[in-house]
Amino acid sequence: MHLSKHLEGYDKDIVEAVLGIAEVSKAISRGFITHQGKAESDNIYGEQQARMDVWADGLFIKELGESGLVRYLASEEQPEVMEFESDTDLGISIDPLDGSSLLSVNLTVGTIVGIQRGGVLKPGNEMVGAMYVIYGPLTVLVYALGNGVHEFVLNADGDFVLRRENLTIGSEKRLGQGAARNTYLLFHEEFISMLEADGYKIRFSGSFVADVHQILHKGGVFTYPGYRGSERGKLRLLFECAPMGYIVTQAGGAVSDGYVDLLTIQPQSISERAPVYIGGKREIELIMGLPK
Ligand code: AFP
Repeated sequence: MHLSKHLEGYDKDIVEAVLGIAEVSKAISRGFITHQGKAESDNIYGEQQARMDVWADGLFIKELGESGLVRYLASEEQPEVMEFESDTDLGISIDPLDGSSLLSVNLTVGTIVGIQRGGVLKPGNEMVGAMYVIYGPLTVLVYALGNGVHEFVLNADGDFVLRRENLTIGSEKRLGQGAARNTYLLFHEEFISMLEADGYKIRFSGSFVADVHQILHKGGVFTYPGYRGSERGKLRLLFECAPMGYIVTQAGGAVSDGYVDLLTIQPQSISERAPVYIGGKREIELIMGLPK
């Protein structure tokens, strides 16, 4: 079944936005060969951008914003929320190319999208949907719009076709852990020790979207914790943690900053960071229950 058919029944403006994002992702999947290398610029976090970052960001701004598919657009590559003329009140937060520092070694990267109404600076549990695309051996699109988590694959004809419907999080013991061990906070160190003692196997590529995709299918937990030097972690609440957390939660998992359900956190700015624990309910309950 094609993506457009599968989206029947959702609000028209949301369907158009999801299909618009899917179209851009097809262009991105073709563009890796022609847009290799580094850009001259840094993003708002002072990180050097890849040419792909800048190009992909421009494509999304054009396709979603300038064409009027959404009213508000916050991009990880832009300093402010952009507002466009549009008939809808849809707001999109987007990480155009998560994991782009891995492009130089040809590892999997992806696009992460959160969908809101009436603005973007809202807690994750007010999202109307979220989706991501990973560009790996295959280009795969996963979406959740409040009615299950569904996966599509880009086929040889250039269409996204259904691969798996109603995904539920796996039950294997896998552990993705970011940050350096010598900076771990005590409760986090205890959490990792408990999982290791329980036989969890390490899985961490450095591309959040790909790492969470693996945990979603196989099971376990991904964490990029708060650490000494950055107690609120590294990953961005609005662009990375909340959309992926929404999807994993819809698949029967959970997400936390170690203290509360991450989807209840009200972002104060679009560039806010959050520690993140994302995966099976059992693992998320474990970290939330540890004394801090
Ligand atoms: P890039 O998009 O700059 O590659 O950052 C990716 C990321 O935000 C996330 O996808 C990774 O989990 C995390 O950074 C890895 O960061 P470190 O390499 O600093 O551990």
